[in-house]
Amino acid sequence: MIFPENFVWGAATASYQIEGAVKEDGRGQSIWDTFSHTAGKVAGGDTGDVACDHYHRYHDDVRLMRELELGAYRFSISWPRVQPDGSGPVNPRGLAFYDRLVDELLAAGITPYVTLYHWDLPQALEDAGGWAERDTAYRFAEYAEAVHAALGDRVRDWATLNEPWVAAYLGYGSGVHAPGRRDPAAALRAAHHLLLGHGLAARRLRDAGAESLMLVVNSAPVLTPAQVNDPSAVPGAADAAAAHRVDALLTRQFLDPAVHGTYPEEVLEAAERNGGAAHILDGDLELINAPIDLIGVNYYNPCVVEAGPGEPADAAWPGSEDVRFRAADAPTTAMGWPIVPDGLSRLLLRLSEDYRLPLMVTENGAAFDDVVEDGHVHDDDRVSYLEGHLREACRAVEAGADLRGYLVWSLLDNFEWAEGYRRRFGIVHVDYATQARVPKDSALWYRDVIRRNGL
Ligand code: PNW
Repeated sequence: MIFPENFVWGAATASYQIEGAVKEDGRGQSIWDTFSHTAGKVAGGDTGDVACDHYHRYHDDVRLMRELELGAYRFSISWPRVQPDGSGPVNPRGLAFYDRLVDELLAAGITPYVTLYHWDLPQALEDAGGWAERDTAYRFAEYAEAVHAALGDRVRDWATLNEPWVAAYLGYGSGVHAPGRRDPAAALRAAHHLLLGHGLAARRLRDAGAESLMLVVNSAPVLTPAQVNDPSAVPGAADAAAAHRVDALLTRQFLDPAVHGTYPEEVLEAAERNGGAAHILDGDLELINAPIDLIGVNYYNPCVVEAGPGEPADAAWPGSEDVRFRAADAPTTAMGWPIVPDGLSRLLLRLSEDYRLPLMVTENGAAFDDVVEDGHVHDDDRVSYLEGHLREACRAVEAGADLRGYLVWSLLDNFEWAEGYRRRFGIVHVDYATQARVPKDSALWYRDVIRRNGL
């Protein structure tokens, strides 16, 4: 199974999950600092204070990437390093870190993919209402422009937001992520303002000469239980309707406005049931519908639902009344997430058909309970997860999807949000006591995949 010529191979990380150095060089506080330092929010009381200490070890980490022969590295910028309070003049010492990182990557022959927002909102902006307030979208566009002004001479590939569904619904709906609010109306407003921020930032970046722009979404096929193991299974009408509605909330809510300039009806109805749609102003959809070059797709597992008459909406899914969320009948990772590799091919083909844009898998990977033995990590389970998903990515390409690249999540074991350090997604093991990095078997396997440009 060989991928197209010039297929991009790489790995991804995010600022708060790896950098540490939270008080250095004038960095301000983010909502994840506040959240992780609030008792009971993160497993084990873990915080990102030190994380992988990547802020100090980036030089060695880039060397490691080169040894693994990565062609691309997707990382995110910490907004509070650049603007400690989320607005106003930039902090040159914070930006200088990314300047050094980009130079190291380019010197190593690795293409930088910059994500502007991977969830670490400056706390000062949250204190003013966060993403539930419209003003945050304008602040984001200014910040995006400032980062582009500093790095745009060397970085050509830009992503505005990472997974606005997670930022809005886990942050403001279920409260499992920072800022930990539980308010369905705020979650819906946050989703809209994130999209508005995306559109405003994409326009500013384009005007400033950015070559390639993408929006990164977490997406998945929404399946009924029978469809998980049998793609040709035909669900009953009520189950199909439940799946269709959840698909509107997960995928169409974000990609329809960004790519087509429209909202699915289900989202407007959900807003009507949760505080109204007055936050969606005339002209917003035109602003959100800024041209993008690529859709970034983060895929981990399908979403499985069936009709559940009388069920209240799930806190993470405002608008999901009368739906029952189900566990898939499939083996799981250490996160408890089902392993369904062909969900990826189904997803890529569907997105290609509905949105007609080039795609990139910007995250895919798995947490397992790795053990270090004599300096090695024999993570056969991760190798087989990645192999299964790459096979499906290749099948999607053969069936016509315009897939440009694949980035594994993640380069390093890191701070897995509400799960803390106990969940390890890296292809490189991190011993947090010593900060020693050990490439797992999956990293060496992945290097061979990159060399062969396929399986
Ligand atoms: C993504 N969910 O997060 C993120 O982009 C990464 O930062 C993260 O480490 C990775 O996936 C693994 O979790 C998600 O509960 C977190 O649906 C939670 C969910 C989805 C994605």
